Amino acid sequence: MKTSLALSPTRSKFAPLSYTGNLRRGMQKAAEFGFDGVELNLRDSDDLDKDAIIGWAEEFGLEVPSFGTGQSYFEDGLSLADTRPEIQRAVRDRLKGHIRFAACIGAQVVLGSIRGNFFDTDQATRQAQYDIAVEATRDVAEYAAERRVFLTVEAINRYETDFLNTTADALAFINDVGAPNLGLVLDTFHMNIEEVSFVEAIHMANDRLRHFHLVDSNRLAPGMGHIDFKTIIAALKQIGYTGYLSGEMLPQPDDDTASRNFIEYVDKLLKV
Ligand code: LER
Ligand code: MN
Repeated sequence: MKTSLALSPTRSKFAPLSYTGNLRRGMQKAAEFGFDGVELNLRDSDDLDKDAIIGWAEEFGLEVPSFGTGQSYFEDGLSLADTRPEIQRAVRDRLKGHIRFAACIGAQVVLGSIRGNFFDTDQATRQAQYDIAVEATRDVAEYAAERRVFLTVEAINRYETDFLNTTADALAFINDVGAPNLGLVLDTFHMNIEEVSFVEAIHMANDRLRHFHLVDSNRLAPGMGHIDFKTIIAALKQIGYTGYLSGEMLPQPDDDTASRNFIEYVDKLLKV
């Protein structure tokens, strides 16, 4: 398993990101601390200097395993579960922009908060929202497949969304979409709230697990809360997971300390 640090080139309402607004510095620090890669949490890929970012990844010897995409929902109100045609067009265009960039840098594209929310609405509206999210995901997954890009769905806790809270929910959605290039992201912060058992959820995910956000119960770096990471790493080894453990965490008390805490703790965990 490898380690990555979640960064954003811009400041964001989504807080668990490090070195926000200074991507080059974040990448330089990630390399210095010994991370294998960086996960980029992006608002709009079409606004980015993609060549510069690809250049920094090469300069610092970092992989970019994954793009987070929730800023489109938090900052711009774009979501896959929104039935308005203009929003559907905009959210699919936004994701296709991320997919084009992902194809150049070798990243997977996470469908997390960008799924949006049902807002506890009535059953018929909820079903219509679910159906359009399935259709939209199928559409972007086909676009991604043509570019050899893998997409992933992230289960997110009930206080952030009422659309796909558990591993079982996310796997059912993945089955409904039915795209071969669609897998799963699990995030220990959300799992701690939603799952009966970390180990059972990881076994249920099995080979559909393609990315992993490793963060403590309070969304700080692992080791700063009360999650038992030893059993989680053991379960990941049991299912043969060789992907990334990504530090999508609150940068507290500051970016450098949180990043250093992550890498020191995770390096020890992986040696056991
Ligand atoms: C949202 O809480 C989250 O964990 C992100 O990875 C999804 O955009
Ligand atoms: Mn996450």
